Amino acid sequence: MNICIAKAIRLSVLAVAFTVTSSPISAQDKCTLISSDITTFYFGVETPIPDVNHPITIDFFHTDLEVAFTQTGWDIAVASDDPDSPPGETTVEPAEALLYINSNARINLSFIPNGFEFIGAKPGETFWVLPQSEGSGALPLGLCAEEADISRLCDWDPNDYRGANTADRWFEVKAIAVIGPADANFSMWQADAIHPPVVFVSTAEGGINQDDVFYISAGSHSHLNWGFTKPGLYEIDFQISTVYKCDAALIADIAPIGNEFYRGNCIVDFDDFALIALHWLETGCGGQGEALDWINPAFGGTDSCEGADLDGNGEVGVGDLAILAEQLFHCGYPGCGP
Ligand SMILES: [Ca+2]
Ligand SMILES: [Ca+2]
Ligand SMILES: [Ca+2]
Repeated sequence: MNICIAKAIRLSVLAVAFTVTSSPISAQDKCTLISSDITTFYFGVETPIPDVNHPITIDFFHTDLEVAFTQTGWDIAVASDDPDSPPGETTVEPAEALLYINSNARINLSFIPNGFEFIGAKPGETFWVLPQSEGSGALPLGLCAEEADISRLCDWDPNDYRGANTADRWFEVKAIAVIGPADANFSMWQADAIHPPVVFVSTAEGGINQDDVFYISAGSHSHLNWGFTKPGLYEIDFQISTVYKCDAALIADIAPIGNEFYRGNCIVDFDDFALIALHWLETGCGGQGEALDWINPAFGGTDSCEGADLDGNGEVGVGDLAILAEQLFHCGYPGCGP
C-alpha cells in the first residue's frame, strides 16, 4: 500500500507548514549525511508513446516521485494511482516510467507574467506546465517522503531561504543535471493566486547549481508545478540526501565528518582506527565512552582523546582496540555496502 497515494492532497506553498517535529540533533546522536545514487527520471513532452525505453507511460492520475530512506535503504520510485492497474495504484522503477506531459499542459502567452521569467519560456511560444493542483487533465505530479523510516533519521536544518529553515527530518531533492531538447528549459515551483511563485529549480536562471533544490520533510507529501519549454524527451537527474541516525551500538564509530553535528559515518572503519592510533596510550582522556560530548565544546566536550577511549577507563589502550576490532567494518545503516 502506497501511503503517498492514499493521502493524495493538494498543497499550495503557503499551506506547507515546515514545523519542528522534534528537538535538534542531540550531542549523543551519531548522525551522518547520506546521499542516494543519482537517479534519472524521464519526462516526455508530447513524445510518441509508448516509449520502448521507458515503457510505462504515466499520465492523468495523481503521481508522486517517492523519495525516502527505509529499513532496507533508499526507496526512490514513481508511484501512480492509475485506477486501471490491479491494485488501483502502481509503483514503477524510475527508468521504466515515462512521466508524460500531454497537450492539456500546453500554455501559450503573448507575454510572460512578471515573476515567471524563471520558466525560460518566450512570449508567443508554447510551453508546458504540469500543475501543482489536480483537475486540468495534465499529470498532477508531486514528491512524497511519507514512507521514510522516521525513527532512524536525525533532525537537521538546511537553512534554505524558501522555507526549509528549521530543524526537521529533511530530504534534500537536488537537481543534478537536465538533458532535454535544444534550447529547452526546465523548472519546478510552487505558487498560489496571491504571492509570487517560489522557485526551486530553474535551468533558465543560472543553469543547474546549488540553488536548484527542493526540501521535503519525512512523513510529508507536496505538489509542485513542473515547467518545460520545448516538446521532446527530458532526462532529469536528481540526488536525494538526508541525515541518518547511526546505530548507537557502534561506539567505535568515532571519527567525525564535515559538519560538527555529524558525529560519525555509520561505519566502523579505518578513519576510526586512525583516531585511536592518534591517541594511542594517551591518558587523562576524561573518558566517558560513547556518551562523551567531545566533538563540540558547546556541548561541554573536554575529551583530549576525541572519543578514542571507548571503554571509558581514562586512557587509550588495548581495551579500546579490542572494541574497535570487534566492530571494524560494521555498518550502522541499511544502505551500507558489504
Ligand atoms: Ca538554476
Ligand atoms: Ca566511522
Ligand atoms: Ca580505554
